[in-house]
Amino acid sequence: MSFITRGFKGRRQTDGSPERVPPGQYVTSDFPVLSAGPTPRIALDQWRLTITGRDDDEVGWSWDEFTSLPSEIFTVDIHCVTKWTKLDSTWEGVSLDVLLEDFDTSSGFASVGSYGGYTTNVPLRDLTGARSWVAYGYDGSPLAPEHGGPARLLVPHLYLWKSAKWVNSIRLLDTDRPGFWESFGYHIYGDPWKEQRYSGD
Ligand SMILES: Nc1nc2c(c(=O)[nH]1)N[C@H]1C(S)=C(S)[C@@H](COP(=O)(O)O)O[C@H]1N2
Ligand SMILES: [Mo]
Repeated sequence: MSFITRGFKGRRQTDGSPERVPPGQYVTSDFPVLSAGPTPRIALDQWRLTITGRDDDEVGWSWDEFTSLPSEIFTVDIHCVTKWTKLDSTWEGVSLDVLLEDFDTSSGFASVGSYGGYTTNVPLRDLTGARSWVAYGYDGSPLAPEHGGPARLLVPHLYLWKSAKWVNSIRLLDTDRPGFWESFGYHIYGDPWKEQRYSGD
């Protein structure tokens, strides 16, 4: 193998899939842990997921109820704003199309909240259309606490800070409400293909 070939391969780090790697990202086979605080431990018999609509109408699931909903096993690429991309990560979870079935999602936003206090915001149209899940399995096993177990949001087409770990609430809103990182200057939307890392990008 020539020097040029090795150097070229080393710089790109795209595993032969450059069209799947957004600008400014590199591919890793690791699964780094990024958390703004300690990992909350939630007993499954205490766990709850609640969705609140714009008229304060509410639906909620216990762990048993949630894990009885139809789930999907899906494989997606995930992109962290700290520049790592992980290709082909396989999860099990419930589609937001199922969870939001009783709500009007034709417009508006969601404010997503987690055990531990983390929040993030996502347009409702990005949560629907088979593009996001509340995941409780990773790679054939229960989702590990440091990666958001018992369950986390997964919105793989946006930067990973939108994928709230330890999710427990989704509130539907007419106007966008910046979450934790969005209030500290991260982009309000966070499209990795447009490199929307920080507000102003
Ligand atoms: N509740 C909560 N969710 C969170 C975070 C967090 O600090 N708390 N960090 C976010 C960020 S910035 C990233 S990059 C991903 C990291 O997920 P991972 O630790 O499973 O790689 O989780 C996101 N979801
Ligand atoms: Mo992140």
